Amino acid sequence: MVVNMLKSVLHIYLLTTSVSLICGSKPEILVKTMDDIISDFDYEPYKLVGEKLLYFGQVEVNWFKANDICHTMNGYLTSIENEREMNAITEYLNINLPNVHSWWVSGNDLASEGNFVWANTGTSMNYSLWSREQPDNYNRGENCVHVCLYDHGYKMNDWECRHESNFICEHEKPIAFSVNVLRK
Ligand SMILES: [Ca+2]
Ligand SMILES: [Ca+2]
Repeated sequence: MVVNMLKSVLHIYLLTTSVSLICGSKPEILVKTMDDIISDFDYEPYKLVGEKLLYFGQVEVNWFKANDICHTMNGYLTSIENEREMNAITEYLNINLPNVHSWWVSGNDLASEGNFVWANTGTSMNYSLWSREQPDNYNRGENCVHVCLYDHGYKMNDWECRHESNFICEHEKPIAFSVNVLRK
């Protein structure tokens, strides 16, 4: 009787050990971060700036032409939808392009004076960082938004769309996603 009980206990022990060896250690779930993923792809000449893929077009063209150029590059003029995005752009410009002071973005009030929207999303400019006394629709003819370097950093200004400026494109591909990878 006792021998049979000991056999049973030993059997259970061996069975448990075998299962443990077969399974090995627990599979590990790896969550790749945004930076990991983006670095795997080739989006040249776009750069990952903050959480967006941006291209800084260094040729002076009017707002419409800038939009056209972005479209030929699988993108559109960028929106700047929060302080974090504005700071990322400012930091990039300060470090990489400190001598270029004016950049078209997609903000405009072409459809309705004073109601600024982002052309690429169609949404209202809920975030903005206007320069002092802007937007002023100067001469009743300023309907496009550029980011311009003023004394105290980059700010937004409404400007005549036909004026020429450098521009910032945003890649059309949405990048706000994550991938789970199962690794042994
Ligand atoms: Ca206007
Ligand atoms: Ca203005």
